[in-house]
Parts: sequence; structure tokens; C-alpha cells
Amino acid sequence: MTTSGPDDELHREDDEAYRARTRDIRKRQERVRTRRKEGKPLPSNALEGAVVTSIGPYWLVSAPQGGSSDLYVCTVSGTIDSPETDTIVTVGDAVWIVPDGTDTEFGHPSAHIEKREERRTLLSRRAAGRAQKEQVVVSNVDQLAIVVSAREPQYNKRLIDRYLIAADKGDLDPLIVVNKADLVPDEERAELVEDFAAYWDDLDLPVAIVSAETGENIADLHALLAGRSTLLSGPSGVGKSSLINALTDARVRVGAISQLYRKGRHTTTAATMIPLDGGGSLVDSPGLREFAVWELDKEELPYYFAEFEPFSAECRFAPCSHDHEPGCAVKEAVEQGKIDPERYLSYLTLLEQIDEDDPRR
Ligand SMILES: Nc1nc2c(ncn2[C@@H]2O[C@H](COP(=O)(O)OP(=O)(O)O)[C@@H](O)[C@H]2O)c(=O)[nH]1
Ligand SMILES: [Mg+2]
Ligand SMILES: [Zn+2]
Repeated sequence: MTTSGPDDELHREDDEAYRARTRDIRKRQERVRTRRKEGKPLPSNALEGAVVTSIGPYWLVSAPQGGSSDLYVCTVSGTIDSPETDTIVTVGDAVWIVPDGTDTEFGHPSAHIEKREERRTLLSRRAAGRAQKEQVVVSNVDQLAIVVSAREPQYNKRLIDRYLIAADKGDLDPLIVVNKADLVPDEERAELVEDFAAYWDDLDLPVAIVSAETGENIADLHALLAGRSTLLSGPSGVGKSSLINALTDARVRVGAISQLYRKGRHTTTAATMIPLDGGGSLVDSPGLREFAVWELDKEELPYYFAEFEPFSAECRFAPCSHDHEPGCAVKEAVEQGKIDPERYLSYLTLLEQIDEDDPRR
């Protein structure tokens, strides 16, 4: 018996429509990212550099081609020539700076950031507070390591899934790092690995179960990071800084930048880029107490759950929110164990939050 017929035609059309919609979303994001103002010409002494970290109100920019100094302590004004966004400068940005000929309390020359290049990748979140604002945490890194811990505190999959969406939106390659494996008794190890099966199996994501404390699987993690730039992000207390200590050369780590903090009276709340031995770099970031995805709408949400796609074409309704609709093939796949129920729960939770956040309600 064959199942082809008018029904199949319909499904193919749904599929088409779905793909077209996700294509539109992609294109829109592309447009937002590449939107630029017409630039004014830069002065001839302008240098190209990268933002390394912030020091109080200043940005530390590395511009090795400058000759006299590699590092510049920079100011930025709201009138910077940059693509539109709420975050005009962040760690990782490629910028053009103009030295002003004076020195700073940090022992490095002073400069002004004049221009920012468009961001190749970015991790954005909704800024803390009531205002609907985008905060770009870090730009231009290759990968996002979503760092959680097996225990103390135990990982939260809703958070992991929000990070995965943000990585997708910002063109970052995600990987999951589960630290503090040493706190898991031997008899619960298999269960821990199994709990991440949906990520490595269904989504093909690297998952490293490690311990910064004992060094377990740190070499494997190093292999995943080598030669690439990676932002480590996750809740505070999961061991991001400990992992960076385990992965990098102490002499480099406590070098130039931390000395700057001691000289100045400022502390940083921004991310910091650290070279990784064997090539590549790591970006440590302060723990984010909240991580809400910036700009998410109901129609685009299913797109970020790639494992729904083979089933969603079979839903009776199109579009289907995969929530209350009868004949929902995604829901059915969850019931049959073909889609991870935890991932589906993340989806429903986000769907509900989008509704709550909708100002039209
Ligand atoms: N048992 C255990 N504790 C760890 C491990 N890694 C970090 N910690 C501890 O967890 C706490 C937070 O670590 P930290 O690196 O500051 O976390 P961060 O806030 O994510 O940077 C510290 O007390 C660390 O000693 C680990 O692999 N196993
Ligand atoms: Mg830390
Ligand atoms: Zn459905």
C-alpha cells in the first residue's frame, strides 16, 4: 500500500512554507547584522585593533601594528560609526582607534574608538532590567562553550536550550561543557552521560563531561577548543574560571591585563580574552544571572529546535505551534520517544514566555 496522494502534496507544501519562513528569518537577521551607516573617512593615523576587555569606563584595545604600544586605553562616544545596536562596543569587536598623543594612569597610551566593523558572530541576550534592550556579550568568537556543572549547582536544561538558540542566532558553533564530574558518584555516571544523549545524538553537539578539579577529560576539551576562539558562558559558580586555569598558561593569564587592574582602581565586569596554548583563545565572562534570548518570536521558535523539523511537516495544521493543536506530529514524536521530552519542555516554556512578554497582550 502506498501513502502518496493529495495528503503528501499538502505535506510537501507545508514543508516548503516552513523552509521559506525560516529562510526569511535568516535573511532578516542577516539584514539587521549588516545594516551600516555611511562611514566618514578615518584620519591617516587610525589603527585597526580588537577590543580585549573593559577597565571601568574604558575599553582596552590591542592594536599590535601601532609600533610604540600594543595596548591602548580607549574611550568611545555615542557618535561612533557603527552598525545600529544598543551595544556600540563590546569585547571581541574589530575597531579603528585614533591615538590622542597622551598617556593614561595604566601606562598605555590613550585613544578614541572611531569606528567598529560589523560583527562576524555575536552572543546577544536581553539586557537585565525592564527595558527591551539588546546586550552583546561578546563578538567575533568562533564557538560558544555552554558551561554548566553536574552538581553544585546542578545544570538547568532550560538554560542550555536558551543558550543554544542564542548561538544559532549569533552564528556561533556551540558545545556543552559539564564540569564538576568529580562530584558524581561512579554509579551515577552512566545516567549523567545518558542525560545529555539528546545533545550529542539528536543534535550532533560536542558534549564534554569534565572536572577542572581532577583534570578529568580536560585534554579532550582542549582538543575541542584548540585553534579556535571560544567564549565560555554559563551561570556563576560552575567553574568557568577554574576551567580556564586548567586549560591555559598561568604566566600568560596573570600577565598584562590583570596588572592593569592592580594599577588602576577599576574592576571589570566585561569578558576577557586569554590566549590558549597551542593556538586559539578563550574568553572568560562573568556569570550571567539571567540569560534571556534577544528577540524571539513564536513563528521562528520551532526553527531553533532542528530535531522537530522532520516531524513538523506532518502536523495537521500549518502553521502549528506544536502545543495544543490536534494532530500535532511533533507532540506525537515526543510521546513515542523520538523527540527528547526535555527539549520539548524547553520549547513549550519558551513559547509561554513569548506570550507573556508580548506587549500586545
Ligand atoms: N568539585 C569541583 N569543584 C569545582 C570544579 N571546578 C570549579 N570548582 C569550584 O567551584 C567554585 C566556582 O568556580 P569558578 O571557577 O570560580 O566558577 P565560575 O564562577 O564559573 O568562574 C570554586 O569554589 C571552585 O573551586 C570541579 O571540577 N570540581
Ligand atoms: Mg569566574
Ligand atoms: Zn505540530
